[in-house]
Amino acid sequence: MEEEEGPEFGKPDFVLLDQAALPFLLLWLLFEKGRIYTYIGEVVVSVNPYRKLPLYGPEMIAKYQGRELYERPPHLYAVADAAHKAMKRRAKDTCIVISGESGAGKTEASKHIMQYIAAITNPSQRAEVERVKDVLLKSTCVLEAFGNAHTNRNHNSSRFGKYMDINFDFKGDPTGGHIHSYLLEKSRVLKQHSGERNFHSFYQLLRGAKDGQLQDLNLQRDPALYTFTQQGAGLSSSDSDEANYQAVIQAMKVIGFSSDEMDCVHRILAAILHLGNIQFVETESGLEVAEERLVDHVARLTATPRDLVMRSLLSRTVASGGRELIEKDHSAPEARYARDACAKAIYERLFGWIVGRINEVMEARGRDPRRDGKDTVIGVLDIYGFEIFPDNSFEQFCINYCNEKLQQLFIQLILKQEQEEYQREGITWQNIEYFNNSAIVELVERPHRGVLAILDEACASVGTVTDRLFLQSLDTHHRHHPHYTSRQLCPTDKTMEFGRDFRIKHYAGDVTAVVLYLSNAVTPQYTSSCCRDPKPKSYFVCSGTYSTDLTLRSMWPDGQQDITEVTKRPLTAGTLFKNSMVALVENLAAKEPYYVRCIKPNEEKSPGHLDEERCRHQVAYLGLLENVRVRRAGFASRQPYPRFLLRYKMTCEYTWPNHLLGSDKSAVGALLEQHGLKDDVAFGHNKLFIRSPRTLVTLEQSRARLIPIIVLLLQKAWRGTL
Ligand code: AD9
Ligand code: MG
Repeated sequence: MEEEEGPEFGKPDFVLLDQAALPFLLLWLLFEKGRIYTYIGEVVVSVNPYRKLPLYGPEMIAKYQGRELYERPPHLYAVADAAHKAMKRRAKDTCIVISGESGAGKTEASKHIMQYIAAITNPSQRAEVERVKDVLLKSTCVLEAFGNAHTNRNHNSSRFGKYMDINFDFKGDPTGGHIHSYLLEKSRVLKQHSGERNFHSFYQLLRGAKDGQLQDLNLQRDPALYTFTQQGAGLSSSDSDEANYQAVIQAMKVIGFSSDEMDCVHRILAAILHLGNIQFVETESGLEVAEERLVDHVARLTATPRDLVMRSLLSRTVASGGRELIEKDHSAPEARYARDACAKAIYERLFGWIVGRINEVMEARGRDPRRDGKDTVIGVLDIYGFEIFPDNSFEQFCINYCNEKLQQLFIQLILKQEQEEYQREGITWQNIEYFNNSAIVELVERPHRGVLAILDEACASVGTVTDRLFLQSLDTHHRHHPHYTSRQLCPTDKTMEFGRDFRIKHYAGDVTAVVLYLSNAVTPQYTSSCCRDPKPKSYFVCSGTYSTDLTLRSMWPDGQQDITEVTKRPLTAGTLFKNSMVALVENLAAKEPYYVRCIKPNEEKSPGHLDEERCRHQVAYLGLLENVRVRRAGFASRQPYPRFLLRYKMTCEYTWPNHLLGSDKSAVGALLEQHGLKDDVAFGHNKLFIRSPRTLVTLEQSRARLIPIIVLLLQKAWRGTL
């Protein structure tokens, strides 16, 4: 990459983007220069280049370290530095919110940010801080193995939302951290779309484990032999699985997982694979397992009594009135359901346990109890973007609700921050119009009437309330809601099915009419088990609770729950998710936010193609147009007076080499007067606000013209020939 010094005004990095210009601008950025980052105010917009660019590494990090945001070309490093600087200088918690659709580059961005923070901290090489940094960096590798999968959109797609808090001491060095994970897509354990894979962890084990270890686990190497790993035909032999298996083991060791714990993890993965292969046959004496040796494997690997595994597949315990418990035989579909519910639940527990173990390690020694409450935090949020598929399930419903919540926060904070800065600086500000998506958020989360509340009611009465009744209830409550519809309400719309589908029209700004992307149907098979919190204890008593393996048991800290309690009214998955979203948003709102908005240039993962329509669409739903509007109504740039003078004083006779005008503010006034630019600015108490980037271009050009002359004069003075 060419050497770049100082800001490059007039180049797209600093141009306020607008709807018409953006795709071409991105084109220019991508193809001409390999520049994938740009700014709208302080928001970084990033376009996935789908190729390796020389934008990262120690040299680049050195260029950004300690610099102000606009001193260097736009980069994730600049935002990471700004968040770190703000946190350190003002002892303020900050957060970096990374959003964008699947494959847009969020996880890669979060890794670059973490690497930057790790690189610029702990100059004195304190051992404990180094340990924390190692855990922070290695945790990504482990979480990706268990939480990411090859999908049609992204070969390393995160199938969970991740928010990581990094704690810093007063020196600005990391002392610990905490990871929150959100809504793992556990249905993937059972089923993958054509061309997709299960979570990486399964293939890594099959490809990477030594022969002896596989034998111990009763496994064979070929993923095609297991129902749960065979559906993404052709993808099961990814070369990287073997290498990644070793990398994950290494990372787990660095983090502090014991070898017993790692063995347990592998046994659980193997048990899930065996579970997936269990089939049921109806015989005269009732339902039986087709291959009993698979049950033996599951029992041995989970250290659970065999008859318990068998019983929990073939029957379940239910409370019949009062506290009386009865054993009820499963039909074949019920047994398959029990098997699948168990596989999902075990994997989810495993994932949660891994996150929990990493947190323990980061918290146990990382935080100095004497400094408790005095640590400051940088939060990094890498969460799934809007997901709209032809067939959308409960998971998409939650993910899209999450995006609406974050969008709401984005708009509020961007406006709030601007307004606060103008107020602080004494600048007059006129409120601007922006799309308020709170109607959609309300539609989902409103108490008693929102979709989630109605869903909760329906879940509480499974058996009496069917999908159709649930849908009727939604229709009754939201008949006139502008963002809700169903086939019943809109009989001519054949993209929805009668009595099955409803549609939430998501936030898409001005382009809703053009692109149907965000107004797709969400299929509500919610009244079945998928929306309940996965507590299939009555189905699979062997999971954890009855195991003699301590690690496995620790994954079920809630122990054996009274079956009569379970049938009482557990919180549904929807409510749990809503609660976690409310907490997340509160957490983010209390911090100073920095935003990275990632754009995916094309569907083909191609480095050479930019799909204009797709980009326009993402620009719209990421709220970048609102962002531009706010910035346009306000100011493109703001700089403290001393910094402004330092850069431009050479362009004015009253300020070069030093001014005698009383204050820096007056000196800046004189400089702008001489350039005829005074009408384009506002004078705050401490900062100059510049409305148009053109003003900066003029000043930069003027400065660029003078630099060679000044250099020449200095050389002459040095040689004494002046
Ligand atoms: V998902 O919602 O988890 O499915 P992400 O996280 O938005 O998605 P990810 O960061 O995984 O996408 O990026 C997808 C792929 O794009 C990566 O595996 C890289 O191959 C590629 N990518 C992303 N960012 C960069 C980059 N800055 N430079 C080069 C990149 N390649
Ligand atoms: Mg990701």
